[in-house]
Amino acid sequence: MKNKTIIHVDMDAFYASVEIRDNPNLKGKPVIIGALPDQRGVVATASYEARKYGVHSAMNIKEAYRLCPKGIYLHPNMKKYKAVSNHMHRIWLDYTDVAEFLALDEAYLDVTGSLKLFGSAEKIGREIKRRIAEELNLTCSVGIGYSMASAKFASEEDKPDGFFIVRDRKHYVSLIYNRNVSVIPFVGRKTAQKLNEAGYWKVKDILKAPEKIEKMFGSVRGRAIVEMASGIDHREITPYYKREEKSIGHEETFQEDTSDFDILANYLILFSAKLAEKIKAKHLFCQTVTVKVKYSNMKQITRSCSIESTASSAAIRKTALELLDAVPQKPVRLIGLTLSGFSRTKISQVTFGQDSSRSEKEEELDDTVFALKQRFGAELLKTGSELNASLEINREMNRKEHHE
Ligand code: TTP
Ligand code: MG
Repeated sequence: MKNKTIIHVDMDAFYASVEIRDNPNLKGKPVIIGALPDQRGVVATASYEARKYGVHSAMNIKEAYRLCPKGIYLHPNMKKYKAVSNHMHRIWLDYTDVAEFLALDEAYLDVTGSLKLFGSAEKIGREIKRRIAEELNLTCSVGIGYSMASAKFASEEDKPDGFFIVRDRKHYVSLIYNRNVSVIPFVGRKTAQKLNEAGYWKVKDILKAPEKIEKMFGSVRGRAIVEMASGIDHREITPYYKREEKSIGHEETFQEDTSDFDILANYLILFSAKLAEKIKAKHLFCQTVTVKVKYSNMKQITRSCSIESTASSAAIRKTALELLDAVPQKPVRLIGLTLSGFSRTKISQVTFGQDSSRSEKEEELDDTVFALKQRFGAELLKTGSELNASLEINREMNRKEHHE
């Protein structure tokens, strides 16, 4: 096994902690996020105070209320948690690119290649905790290990606000030796039940009879369980940028077909802004822009163009509009824009256009999109006439401003 150093970070009672942070009256109280007690729903998470009553994730809200009637019940605010999660991602990415993000509040960081730069995994772990406390006013638990399994075990070991290091494989096995078999990754509820029924309750029971386990679960799965119980974990972290979708797009079908290519251009302007925002949130840059047009006779064409990697809405918009210029002008029923060819860093090339200096017209377009968003929120406009009307309003507003 190659020597690796992995950090697993997991936020403490994530949704609940964000709500408590933003409303100090909730501090020290049992807070349950999911639904209100008289509504249908399940518990997403509960503060550690609420957990004392036995409330936990995935529990029916009625059951939670029975256990903890004094609890404060709140709906989740996913938009807010996503924004906080994005900030966490940015912090984590300062220490390695080999980062795998799970759910909103969890990450595996392979810091093997970062140790020289930062000194040690312990320093990185402490720094991450400090920054999450200072920049976000939240706590997390950090686990350090030589594998994904040992790092995850370590982050759970000292929760909440934890910090725990598994030194090596020997240390890990000594820690899990007397634990229930369910501590092993790959051993879910059903597998644990099957193991228990056959008399294997603890990790040490598995280690004492590896052949029997392989027989019970077959050579591939059985061996994987035995290896995990022995602290052998070959899994590699899949960096976030390799797990990303291959493309991100948006399209609209019109209620009525349109031959007005100015309207289509306006849609592409809005799509460019929307998609640029999306890829920025994922810390990605795109290299390919594709415009799709479906005509009223259902015939569809796509036009693609490769560009210097970018996350700028101006660059995406410029390419999209050039592509639109090149398609035959006939009545259209659908317009779409797709970004692909993602990378995690901006691959800069020396260019000899004025690509990097934004033209006045581009600035003006940015203002238009901004004004549209101010007026309509991030929502896209459903019809061409609505869009045109809003562009007109915007022009009018600009004119007034100039006169004032
Ligand atoms: P977890 O990290 O599993 O839980 P947690 O952060 O609330 O608590 P801790 O890690 O301290 O034990 O999940 C992260 C968030 O994901 C959690 O705050 C809410 C959400 N979630 C659900 O919506 N449903 C679920 O069943 C689980 C487990 C989590
Ligand atoms: Mg968590």
